[in-house]
Amino acid sequence: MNHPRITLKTVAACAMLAGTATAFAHVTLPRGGVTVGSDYDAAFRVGHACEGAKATTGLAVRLPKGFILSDAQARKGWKLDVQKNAGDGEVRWTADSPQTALPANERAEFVLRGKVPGTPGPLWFKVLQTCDVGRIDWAEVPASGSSTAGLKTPAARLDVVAQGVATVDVRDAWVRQTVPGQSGTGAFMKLTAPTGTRLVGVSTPAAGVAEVHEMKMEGDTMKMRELAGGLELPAGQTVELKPGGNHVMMMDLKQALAKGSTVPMTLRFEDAKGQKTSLDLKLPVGAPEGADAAAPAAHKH
Ligand SMILES: [Cu+2]
Repeated sequence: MNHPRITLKTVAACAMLAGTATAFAHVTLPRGGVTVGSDYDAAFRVGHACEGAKATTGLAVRLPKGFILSDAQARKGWKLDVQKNAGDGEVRWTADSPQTALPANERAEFVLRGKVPGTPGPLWFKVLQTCDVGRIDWAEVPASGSSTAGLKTPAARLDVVAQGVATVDVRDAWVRQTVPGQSGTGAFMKLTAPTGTRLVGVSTPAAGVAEVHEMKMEGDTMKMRELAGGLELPAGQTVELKPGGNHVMMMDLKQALAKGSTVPMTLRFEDAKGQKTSLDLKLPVGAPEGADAAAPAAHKH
């Protein structure tokens, strides 16, 4: 799978994007970040049992420094142990019997709650997964930065972001390259919001106007127009902006966008409570491998 090709201005936001491409196979937290100092339900997803094992029989989460545990969710048929030490607490679930263990082919979430620190940055939860045969310690933390790419058994990462920074996870973002004289182009990406929100605005110094567009059939012609009220991002669902579908429209381009260059872009979000946040991105120009780079049939307004 592709490593997300995107870089961000802020370290916190950057952390949110960095490689969890093989997330399904690990013990992970859902996509997206959390605002400094807020309460967080950490739902650890167990994607599979240890290699060669039939079931997961135990899960122990070491709490990172600065995370203040409030409680953990009990599981039927499992024993729950909570150690609330300052700085190195642990939450442990243990299956009562082989019958209540988690079968290798089933996924499950183990949930604990707590308050995240008041300073932005990645939080690493190290998780020991015990199976009927063997164990895996998901405890690797990158030496620098927050990308887990290349780590075999990465710890589960949670990105704590500054007030005002969106907690939305953005992946595989790119801008279609243009030729000199071309006035408009599209930008595409995958957005996952941990809590329901809307993409209400886009701006970029590369274009005079940037809008979120939808494609709609009018009679037998496909037309595009600005999405009134913004783009809905339901909690936990990945919404894709792609060629031929919803997209970011960039108009009145200041200059031709060559493959290999980057375009700064700011996304603005607003949640149901009217809370406004934003995210600063740098989008690569040129379709990533595997993306559907075919031009929409009628990219005209
Ligand atoms: Cu458009």
